[in-house]
Amino acid sequence: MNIRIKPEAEKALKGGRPVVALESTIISHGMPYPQNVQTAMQVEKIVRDHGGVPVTIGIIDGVGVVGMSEEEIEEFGRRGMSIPKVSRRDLPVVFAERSWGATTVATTMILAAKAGVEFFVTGGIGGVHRGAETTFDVSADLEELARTNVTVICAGAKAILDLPKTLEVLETKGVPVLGYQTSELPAFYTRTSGLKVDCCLKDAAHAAAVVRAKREFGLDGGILIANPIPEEYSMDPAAIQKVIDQALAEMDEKGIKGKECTPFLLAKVAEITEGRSLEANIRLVFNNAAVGTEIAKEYYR
Ligand code: PSU
Ligand code: MN
Repeated sequence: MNIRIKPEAEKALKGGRPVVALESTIISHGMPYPQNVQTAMQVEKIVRDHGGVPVTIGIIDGVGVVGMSEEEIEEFGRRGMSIPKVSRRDLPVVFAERSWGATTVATTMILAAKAGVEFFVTGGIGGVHRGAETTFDVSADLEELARTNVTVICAGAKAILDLPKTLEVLETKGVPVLGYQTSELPAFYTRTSGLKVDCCLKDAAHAAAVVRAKREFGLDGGILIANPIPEEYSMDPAAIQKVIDQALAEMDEKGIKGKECTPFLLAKVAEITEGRSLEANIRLVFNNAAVGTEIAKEYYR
């Protein structure tokens, strides 16, 4: 198989110890250099500090790498958007051409599952884009959550997306959407969205029990755990909404479509907020890494 698992992770998996997957599109397309690399390294450290083994996943020379080295993460960060963003449909071409690819939530889930990694921490997932009723732009992340057995810990989804429609699709596809100590879906930069999740998880043990119940019953598919950004780093809802509206308007003006949408919007929001959104983004990923590793630890206890 076109997969390389770092030996430390392979050992941990055999010993039933928690391994936590991390994605590479957030590095190459989600944040600017050098904050992207600093964040990726710090997230790995947080996973370790909580007793897990981190595996940052990406595709290098046509090989799905589950656990990139520090040098490889650095290269993903430096090359940034010049590395193609790879979704499920792109995998065969990238493997055949032996090229590099940044893995999205969808492809990180695929490679994690192949390697036997059951937990995956990120910032935000893709979802149903606003205007999807005409563009049909629905992230492949949702389809992947429907079919692949990985639990994804995120901070909800950004309001660049249509959040009610995103929840509807997740419901149709049978994906449990759980709030970590909240009964509302967090909206990435903010802790609330006004939308209810399926269950409010009390703690990591509660989360692990739900994951175990799904697996023991043999229900295939992912689980989404939404962990709100810490209060002290959350942004003003009205202000961020204005920024998002401006970014969306610019995207339309420029005629940006398809897989370019999400990276464009992330960069635009960071630019308009003069980096404040980037700081929030970094902090929420740190928080997810801590919570996600605790959940994985409970699961393997
Ligand atoms: N949302 C974020 N940050 C990100 C992404 C989404 O807040 O970095 C990235 C993830 O890799 C996600 C991808 O899987 O964008 C979704 O892209 P698309 O909307 O084209 O499916
Ligand atoms: Mn899309």
